[in-house]
Amino acid sequence: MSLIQDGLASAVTVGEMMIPGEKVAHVQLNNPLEHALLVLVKSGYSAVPVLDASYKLSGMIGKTMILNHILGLERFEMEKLSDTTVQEIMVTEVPCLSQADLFMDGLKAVIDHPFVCVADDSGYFDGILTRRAILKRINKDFYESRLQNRKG
Ligand code: 4BW
Repeated sequence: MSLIQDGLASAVTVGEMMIPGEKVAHVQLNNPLEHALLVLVKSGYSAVPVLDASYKLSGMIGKTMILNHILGLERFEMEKLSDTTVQEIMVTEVPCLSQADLFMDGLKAVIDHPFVCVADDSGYFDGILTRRAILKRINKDFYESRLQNRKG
């Protein structure tokens, strides 16, 4: 028995598994780093998407990026938290999927990334696909097919 059944690989879409945009913690391009750090610390996430004012995906920012940026030779240069905006240090090369992409596209994407952003053809942010969502789906499918095999 294969761990990943044909139905899961070819019929389940990224849109069905993603966390919708309204539930995703995010920051905006022109936010100062201190706001981004507040969002990251309060939400408990290591990294979150960066959106522009029209809700288009622009990049990603994480706690480590911020800490590296404010780290001087001998101390943390705390003034940089208010002097620097998110867009100055975010990464812009972020992997991105669309809602119509299939389970296997999602599985491949989360091998190297804890989460992958989901956006439409025009770049508007739809949500994120996380490793947790992929693993939960494999787990569900595994137990469902085991039950079916026992019945059949
Ligand atoms: O606040 C949390 N709630 C829950 N339920 N789980 C959490 C929380 N914070 C971390 N976790 C767990 C998850 O299993 O630790 C994993 C790693 O978190 P991360 O990366 O390093 O902050 C979490 O794994 P995941 O659910 O597969 O999520 C992968 C990554 O996706 C997270 C974070 O960067 C991002 N993420 C997940 N949910 C998000 C989110 N970013 C913004 N908003 C959300 N709702």
